[in-house]
Amino acid sequence: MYEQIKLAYSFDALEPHIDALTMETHYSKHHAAYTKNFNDKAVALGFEGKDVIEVLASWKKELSDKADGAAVRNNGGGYYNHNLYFGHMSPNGGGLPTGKLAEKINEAFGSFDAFKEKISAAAAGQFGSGWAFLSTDKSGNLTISASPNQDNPILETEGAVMPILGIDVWEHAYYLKYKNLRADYISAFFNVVDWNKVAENYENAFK
Ligand code: MN3
Repeated sequence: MYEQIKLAYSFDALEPHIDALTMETHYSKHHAAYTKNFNDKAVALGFEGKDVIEVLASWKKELSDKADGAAVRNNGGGYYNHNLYFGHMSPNGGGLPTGKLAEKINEAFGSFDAFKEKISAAAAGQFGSGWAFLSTDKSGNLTISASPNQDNPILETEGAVMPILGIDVWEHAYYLKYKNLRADYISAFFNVVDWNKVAENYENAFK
């Protein structure tokens, strides 16, 4: 049984950056639906119990030609991506990464500001619904990318690259408060990023 991550904060805790109604709708409706649909497909196709990362990494080889393949991709991606997203937001977030993650960000992008600019541009530039990700490979090298729909680097690289930070740029993530101003939402999002959690994701990406 695939379960939604338990939120470590209340729906209104990320105000004013992310509003309570958006959080409640996003978690209780959108993410809940991806999770339910992914569980249903897992039962139908007989892969329940398999780690979602393995499902996504092997999707191209094992599921892309199945009748329910697209549903697994969309709902499995939606299930995983939202667990990542809700897991690295916090009312005590914002600020700067520290330690090894900070070093690797500086090494890969020149500075934190340059990193922020690059991932914000990837998120703003994703046409239609999708995500921007900060990801790592097995050697710890960081990359920024964007994916349409509920795709992610695990699916795209068959597990060679793991996301450690995701910015949801579907309109359901920001439209109630920010309307058409996606860039304002992206800017506000950085005030609630829990960099300790992102650092943990970095350390655990291939464990
Ligand atoms: Mn979403």
